[in-house]
Amino acid sequence: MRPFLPLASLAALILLAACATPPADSTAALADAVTDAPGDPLAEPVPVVRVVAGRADTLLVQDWMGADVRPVFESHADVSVESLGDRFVVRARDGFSGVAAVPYVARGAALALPVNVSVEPEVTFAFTPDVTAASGAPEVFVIGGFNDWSRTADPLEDRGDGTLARTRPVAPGRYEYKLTVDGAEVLDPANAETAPNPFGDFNNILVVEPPGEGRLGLRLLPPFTEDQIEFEALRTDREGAPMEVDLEPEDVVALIGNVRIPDEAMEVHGTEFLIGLRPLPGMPDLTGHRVLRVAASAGGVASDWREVLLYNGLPLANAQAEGRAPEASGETETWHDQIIYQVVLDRFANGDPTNDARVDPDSVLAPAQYHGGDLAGLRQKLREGYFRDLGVTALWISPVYDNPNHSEVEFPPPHRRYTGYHGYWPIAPRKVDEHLGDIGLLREVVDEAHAQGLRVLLDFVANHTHEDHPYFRENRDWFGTLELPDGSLNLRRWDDYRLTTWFEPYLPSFDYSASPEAVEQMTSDAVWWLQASGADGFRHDAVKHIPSLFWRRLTQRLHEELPDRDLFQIGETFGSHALVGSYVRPGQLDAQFEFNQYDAAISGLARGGSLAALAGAVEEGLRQYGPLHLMGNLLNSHDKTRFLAILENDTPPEADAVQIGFDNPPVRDQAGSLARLELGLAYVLTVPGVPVLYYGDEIGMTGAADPDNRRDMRWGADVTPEERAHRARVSQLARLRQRLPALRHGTYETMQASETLWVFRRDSPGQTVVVALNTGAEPVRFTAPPEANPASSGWGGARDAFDEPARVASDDGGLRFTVPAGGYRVLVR
Ligand SMILES: [Ca+2]
Ligand SMILES: [Ca+2]
Ligand SMILES: [Ca+2]
Repeated sequence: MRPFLPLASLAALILLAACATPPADSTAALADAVTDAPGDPLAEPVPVVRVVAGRADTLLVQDWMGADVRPVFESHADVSVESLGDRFVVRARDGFSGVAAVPYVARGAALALPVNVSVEPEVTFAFTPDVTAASGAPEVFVIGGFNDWSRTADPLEDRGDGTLARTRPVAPGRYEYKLTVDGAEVLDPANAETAPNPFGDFNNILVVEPPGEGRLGLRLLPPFTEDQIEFEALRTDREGAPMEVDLEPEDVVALIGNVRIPDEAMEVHGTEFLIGLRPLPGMPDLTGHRVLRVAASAGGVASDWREVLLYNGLPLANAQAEGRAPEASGETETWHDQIIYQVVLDRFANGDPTNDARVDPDSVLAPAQYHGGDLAGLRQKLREGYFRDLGVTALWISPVYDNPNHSEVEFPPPHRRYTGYHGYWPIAPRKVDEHLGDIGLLREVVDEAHAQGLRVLLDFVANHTHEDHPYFRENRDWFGTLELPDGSLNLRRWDDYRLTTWFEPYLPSFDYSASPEAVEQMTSDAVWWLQASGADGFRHDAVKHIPSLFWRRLTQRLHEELPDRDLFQIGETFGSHALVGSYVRPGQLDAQFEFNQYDAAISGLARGGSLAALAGAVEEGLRQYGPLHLMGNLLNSHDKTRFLAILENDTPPEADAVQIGFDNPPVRDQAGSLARLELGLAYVLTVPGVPVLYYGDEIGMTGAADPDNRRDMRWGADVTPEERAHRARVSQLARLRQRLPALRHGTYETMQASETLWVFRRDSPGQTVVVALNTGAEPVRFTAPPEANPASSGWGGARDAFDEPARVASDDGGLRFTVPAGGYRVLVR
């Protein structure tokens, strides 16, 4: 959540700040404070601030700009920003909508804050209760993505004519929602548009169009010549018909990093604008990795932001023109270029049978027992070249901490017995479990991975320890208590005690807000693991159950203590975009797994739902987390029922998917399932974000819920010819992503999205990739007209990415190709 101050104290702070802030005519004084004009001393681009006209938003400086930054903002005609110590308040003039770059000075440099200002349309929800009911008027609420599914925020009130109604502002976008009538969820009878939800039921769909005339899109034009990047503005009315655009220089905002590009470096004419990357006076520094960000506004309509990664003044796509050869990628490589592969160590490969000791073998069922996998097995697979052959580039390995050598009984019925084979029950802060190996072996695994151009993420457990951990035994005050003051247990209270709740009675949860010592110790341990192992970052467990102050301190320490490492931190949070996004900031985590998009993917690809909804979820992700985010895209993980079990309905939505795993483990036994999994992986490997494969995806492993989704990886003769063929195609897809920079860090634009067909394009300078996914039972012929802009090279050169001789353009220059039933095409020009 963004930090909020009560209105009264906010007003007081603004008054205070008015005295402390320089007067509006102090621009000259600010200019004097600038010591190094073209530099950008902030570590990362400050994300675009999105505000609603007339409404103020208060933001924490550390989250947006990093620790110890104290920005001083200059005046701007449409957007006022005021510094309030460790916060800043952004407020747009009533009636203004569009994009703005607000100048400020930080760490002696002249920078600009990108701001998007929108107007939120008012939406009315209405419901007429059944008047024959004798029980009186029901209590009705609207719940949906626009209010984080709050069951109390938006009550419908009597309009006096027997109808209940609620009117509220809703930001433009596509939402799912329902009504609750006396607590029971019902569909809105006034809205026929619905979509299946992950619970096997349906939600209503609400699409809120942005106000103003039509939409404004920006498209990157293909050529990159004479050091110029070229964009085209496309304006359409509500029906999608083209409208005229006539851009003026002041309509365009362009930044490199946090520095605004000077007008002299831009040419704006009509629908096109060019950004020169030559070293002109006042031009931002172009050395190393940089991000070019542009947006435009016309007629009160703001475009989406576009981002182009740069390296030493070249678009990164061009700097990487030779493709991402693992041994040669070296210095141009970023986290945008990675494909992550998740390994559950105990279940992956057993390289050392001497450490296989089982725990409580008489009382623990096999799926909950140690299976013998270890770091030696992972090292062996690395040495065999398994990951390079597959085409993945980074490994996320399950927690390596020492876990107890006894089993535990799960709190909820039926009280199954589990071991700590998964690693999420730490009993020591800096020791590797003896089932897996030791710290020396972990270091060897990381070194071997690095030698092959692969990166490694460790799984960090910051939420809790096991009760045998010395931190719990010796520092009870670092932890909350299991008993709440009202006598109830603070156990699995995910929402009302989100930051302190315990997962199990034997897993004490830290109370970081009350114990700065625990924050210091645990962040110090995190730094130690990266130093001792050489790993490249963390996958963080249970992020939303830990306060942001912990993530801020950890990120600050990583910047300070490991400044030269290209580290990555990706978190796990199930929740609304607002909750997930509240941890994704320059001062906290780089990314999280995007389970909202995961839900849409499972619905659209495995449960017969809509691909248009999945396209909408991808677009919403780009709005929420930035146009070139690093959020993790996945179809499978150790926490989710495997895709194939869902697809084959082996775990119906109403069933207990954990129990099915013990009683009747799913078998992949339907024709076409592997093809559908491949289609799903084609989605994961072509959309914006970082693809995350889960071990077994490449050989079509199925499984019900945890722990059946963590079966032993199959090798050698246990992999069928059909599964080997699937693995070869997954590898081909991964290599395609490595070969085509537009798939790794190009822009995204939906070309067409319906229930069963989704076509999108990814553009980078010099390359356009078109991806088409078809979940329908019939092949689909897709056509797109010739591109109007003469700067585009037309579709004439478009080729099938897997079968390059196959041309796909028609004689008139349009794009025309067939997408097979239940299949996909990838085209490139
Ligand atoms: Ca072993
Ligand atoms: Ca142990
Ligand atoms: Ca089955």
